[in-house]
This record gives sequence, structure tokens and C-alpha cells, in this order.
Amino acid sequence: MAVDKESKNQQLSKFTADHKGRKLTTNQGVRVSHTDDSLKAGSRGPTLMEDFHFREKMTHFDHERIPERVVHARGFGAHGFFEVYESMAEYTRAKFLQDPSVKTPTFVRFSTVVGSRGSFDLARDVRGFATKFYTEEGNFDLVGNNIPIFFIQDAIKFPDLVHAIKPEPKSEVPQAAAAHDTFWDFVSSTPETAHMVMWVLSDRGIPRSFRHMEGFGVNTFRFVNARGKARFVKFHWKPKLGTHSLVWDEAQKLNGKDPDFHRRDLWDAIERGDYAEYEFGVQMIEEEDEFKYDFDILDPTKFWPEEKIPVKIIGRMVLNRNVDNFFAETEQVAFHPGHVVPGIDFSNDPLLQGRLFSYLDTQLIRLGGPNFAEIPINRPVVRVHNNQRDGYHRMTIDRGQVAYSPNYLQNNDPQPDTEHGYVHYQEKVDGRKVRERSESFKDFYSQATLFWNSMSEAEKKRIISAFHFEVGNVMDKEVRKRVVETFNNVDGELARQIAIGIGVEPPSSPGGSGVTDSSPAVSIENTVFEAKTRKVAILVENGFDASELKQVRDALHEAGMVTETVGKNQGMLASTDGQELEVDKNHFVTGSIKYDAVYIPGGQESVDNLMKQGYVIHFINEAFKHYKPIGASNEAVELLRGTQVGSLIRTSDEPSNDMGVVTIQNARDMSSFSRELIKAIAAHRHWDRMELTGKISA
Ligand code: HDE
Repeated sequence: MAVDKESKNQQLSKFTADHKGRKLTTNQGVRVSHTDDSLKAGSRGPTLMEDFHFREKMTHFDHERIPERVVHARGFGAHGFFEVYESMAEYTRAKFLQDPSVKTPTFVRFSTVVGSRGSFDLARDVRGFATKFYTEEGNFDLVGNNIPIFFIQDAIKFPDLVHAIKPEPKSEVPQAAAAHDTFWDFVSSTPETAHMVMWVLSDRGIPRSFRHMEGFGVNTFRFVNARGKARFVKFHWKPKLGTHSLVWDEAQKLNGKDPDFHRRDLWDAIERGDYAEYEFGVQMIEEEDEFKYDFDILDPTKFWPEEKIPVKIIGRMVLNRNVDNFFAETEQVAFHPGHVVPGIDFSNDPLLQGRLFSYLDTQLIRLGGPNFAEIPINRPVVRVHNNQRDGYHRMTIDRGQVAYSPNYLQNNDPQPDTEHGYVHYQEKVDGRKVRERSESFKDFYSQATLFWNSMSEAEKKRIISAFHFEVGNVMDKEVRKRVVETFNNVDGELARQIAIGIGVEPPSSPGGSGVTDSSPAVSIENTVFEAKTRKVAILVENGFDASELKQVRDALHEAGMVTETVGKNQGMLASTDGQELEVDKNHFVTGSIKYDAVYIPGGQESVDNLMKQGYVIHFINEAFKHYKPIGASNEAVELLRGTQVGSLIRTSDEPSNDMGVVTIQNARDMSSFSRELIKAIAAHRHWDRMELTGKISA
């Protein structure tokens, strides 16, 4: 098989253009002598038609936009590579899963689903997690989400689902939100959505970052090995940093203060060298075990509990390069679940079957014709040889007389490869043509209850708050009632709690689906906890203690964290002993919502100054309300007393850590304090504060 010698990056670089130091030209390559004025009949006269430079420039501008994706319009991409840990030859013949020494280039696009391209990152929504593997056998696209199941079971319902959740047609309100009548009308009329709604209203709907998200192929695929033996398979991405989320109040505020929070996070992390890393896992079920489970393994509204079907970790992906150009790469990348390589095949999952039509179709309108595979970001790293010709924007100049097969002339006609070519798995299919749902798909609530049972008490509270927000925004009271009745099928107490917040009667009948099991793996409280790359604000003013700050900051950096100094004004500050420090962000630019934790060093003058600033008090209270770790040393401990944190302050010469509030007094050596603070930061959120105030619901 002919494989290009060049890497994906080399291939892309052939198409990149650097304009620095060059002379301006038209698109025809003609040099331009003057570009700031159009050609006019007299300096105050009308513009002339013959001004080809003006017309070309304006025409190009007028045509700059392409249709945004009908779903997943807002996205952000990065380049990386994938490597398998050990050969998977026993399970699949896919070449990129055989040799651990091979690095396969990848491109990932993360996205929200509902909002338009210019919407904000922190919508409560499912996140897309689409990966293109540029393998030596052609492109494999794993077009997944950050939630392992989906709203509906059959692709034919997708337009209905999307119409219901998108802004309402009469007003185009609300943007990037499910919190409106039509979505909840659809949900309460379509019981199969109940399970997915539970996941979206859980913390997973508002990830901390793309780097803290799991990814799932959702649909059931097949692995097929060289002997033709197949197994059902589900794909997983597990973030090395663990799965973590924001809280809703924080997300809403971020959408105003930094609508690009997620894309900025990924961009900055890659630029810093904190590459995003995910392990790749598969769950496999033998063909003969297809009917062994109490759910249908082809039903995309069901996940395969990891406790019953373990996830085998088989490789890892590292995202280590930002794009050169958002439009050329991230906007023009075209994913399709039908882009598979030998060794990976489909199942009869009816959602997947419909997707296999939709993605190719959608690229035709979005990218303007059938040649989108020639756009640099979409090109495979292997050469393409076939008799497909022409169409809008054809780039390839195919040589030869023959563009059909079979032929006698034998002029440049590519031939099938019976040895390495893709062979579809020969599943025996036999059935009447019917429009009906399999009976085995009709249990809509058991796994929704299983998910609910698997949540911690704190997670449950947040799901209920999410219902109060989402359904509380529904104007039609009958729809609100119907939602309560629907979720009564999942859990009676859940439904009762939902009802309380949205002003409708609790359900009349006892609820629940009878399921008592749980699946601990679905709770993100059982994830990896890792302080690395978390972002810490350091609040300072003139007269801070430089030694404390340095010791703590060095320890945080040592643990892989990122810090920013925050003050009233940007510019230089002086410490008690005259050392200089630059303030990175002033109060207008930033806020506690942009950080994972706060630290305030001592120094009487600095602390006195901070105490007088309402902004600082708000900063600390808000971080506290969002369950974030807060550290204060020496004089700064006093500052906390004037905030909501006050009740947790113990005066101690040993570092104390109460519900993520870490303090120390009379200390010069900050090492034990730093260790406690890092521990508190690794824990991410301190949900035990919920019990403390009862009122800090966010
Ligand atoms: Fe998609 N989906 N989808 N989807 N989807 C699209 O294709 C569709 C579904 C997913 O970053 C569209 O190129 C149907 C499940 C991602 O470019 C479109 C159905 C999952 C992305 C489409 C589904 C996904 C898309 C719009 C129901 C998780 C963004 C633009 C049967 C496994 C890819 C485009 C990117 C995008 C159709 C359901 C993931 C219209 C018909 C389930 C991550 O073709």
C-alpha cells in the first residue's frame, strides 16, 4: 500500500501561507500599489466599476461565511497524536491499533450542541468530542460526545429533538439553552429521553474544561479481527486529569465574563506545554453474548455499566498543537461516523444507522459539494485513488483518459485491493420491512434510575437545582407538571423535589422504576483528582509578604499549577521588604469564576488594603460559594474573618484545612501549608460546605 512519506503536519504545512515581509497581491497574483482607497472619478467622485482590486476584495468578504453546523456549531479543535499500548490484533485488524511504536496523527474538535457558532462555551449542554485519526489505512473518525448515551433511539427523531431544543422558531429565543417550553414539552412527550436528561442535568453538562471531560463513542460498533471474528465494542476517552465540572452559577457568570472560557483554556494549556491527554478504552461484548444483558446492547439510550463490562485501556491521545487557522482547520473539518478503517465496523444501532447517512449529507451543504475530503484538514495521509471526478472546488488534477471501470484501455485506472481493502462484516440480516421499535428498547427508566442511584447526595442536589432552573424557565404549567410525572418514573423523591422548586403538585403515585443497583463509575466523584494545571488566583496589594508568596507560589508551580496575581490595578507592587511583583490581572479583567482556587499571602499593609475592597470580599465569598479551595497565611487569615469563610477559621500555628479553607498563622516556613493547600486544590470542590450553609446552592 502506498503511504505518503510526509506526516500530517508536513502535509498541512504545504497549504499554509506566511505573508510577513511579502508584497500585497490580488488573488490573481498581481501586485497592488495602493490599497486604502478605492478607484474613484476624482477624489470626491464615485467609485469605478473597473476597480478590480476593490471588487475582488469586497466579493471575497461578502462570501466569507459558510453555513454553520446545524448542530455542534460552536467548537474548538486541536492537533495531537494517538498511540496504542499493545497490539489489539486479537480483536481488530485496524492497523493503527497494532504497533505501539506508531504515532497516528489526530485532530479533535470539541463542541457544544445547541448554541450557534457565536454562542458561549458554558451552556448546559452535551459536549461533542470528535476525533479524526489519520491512519495509514485512511481516516477513522470517532464522532463522540462527553455523555455515553443519547436522547433518542432512532435517528428519524433527530430533527424533532433538535427543533425542540434549539431556540423557539417564532422568537429565536433562548440561545444555547434547553431551559424553555419546547424542549421540555418534547422531553415529557418522549420517555426515551429521560435517561439522557438526567446526565445532561448532572455536573457533566457543565465541564470544567475540555481537558476534564470523558468522551464516548455512544453507538455500538464492531471490532473485526484478521480472521473475520467480530465483537461488539463501545469506545471511551478517559481524561488523565479526571472528569471535573463547574457549578451552574459559575457557568452562567462565565458566559458573560469570558464566553470563550473553554477554548481559551485549551489553547492556553497547549501553548504552555500542558498537553491535554486522554486514555483510550474499549468495552467489548462477544457476538454470542448479544442478548445476555438486561438492556439491549444496540439501544443508544443505554450505557454498558463498567462494573459488568470493564473498560480495557488500550492507548492514549495527546493534544499538543493548536491550529494555525480556526476557519481552515476547525471550521472546515468534516467528521462522519461512516469514516471507518478495516477492522472497525458498524452495528444495527438505529441511531448509528441514521447517522451514517446524515454526516455525509450535511457536509455537502456546509462545505459546498463533494470535494470536501480534499480540504487540507480532511485529507487522509495516504494518497487517494479512484475514478470520482469534478464537482465544485476540485483540487486534484487527475491524469489519464479513463475515469470508469471496467475498461479495456487500462489507462490509469485504480484496482481494488482484495488483500487490504475494507470488507464489511458479513452479519446475517433477515427481517420483514417494518416501521417499529424493538420491544427490547422499551424500558426507558431503569438505567435513568441506575444513574440516579449512583449519584452522591451532593450530586443529587445539584441535579435537582438544575431541574429547578431548566424547568422553572418553562412558561406552560402543564408542561412543568408533565415533566414531574415523567421523572416520577425514575425516582419518586426526585420528582417530589423537582415539583417543590417549580410550583407544581408533587406526583400523586409512588415513583421509581424498581431498580436498586448503582454503577459507581458514572459518578464523577469517583474520578481521578489531580491538582496539575489548576489555576490559582493570588490576591495581593502593596506591602505583601514576598517570602510567603514565593514559597507558596513555587510549591503550586512545582505541583504543575498555574497562578495569576490579581490586584486592584495592573502594574508593579512592592512587598514589605521592597521586592517587586507584577499584577497580572486587575479586578475589571478577572473574577473568582476564572480560577479553581484562591490564595492570599500575609503582609499587614497588603491585607489592610485588601480588606477595604468590596471586590476582594466578593471574590472570596464567591469562591467560597462555588466550593473552591481558599488559602490564607498569617495576617491574611484575618481577612477571611470578614467573609462567609469566617466560621471555618481556626487560629492555629499548624496548617488547618476545614472544608477546603486552608489557613496557617505565625509561620515563616510555608511548606506544610503549601502541601495542605495543594491537597485541597486537588480535591477541586468542597461539597461538604453544602451542609454547612444549606443555602449555598449553586
Ligand atoms: Fe451528530 N451530527 N447526529 N451526534 N454529531 C452532526 O454533522 C446526527 C449524535 C456529533 O465537531 C452533524 O458535521 C444525527 C450522537 C458530534 O464537526 C450532523 C444524529 C453523537 C458532532 C449530525 C446524531 C453525535 C456532530 C452536524 C442522530 C455522539 C460535531 C454537523 C441519529 C456519538 C462534529 C456535522 C464536529 C455533528 C447528525 C446524534 C456527535 C447533522 C442524525 C449520538 C461530536 O450530520
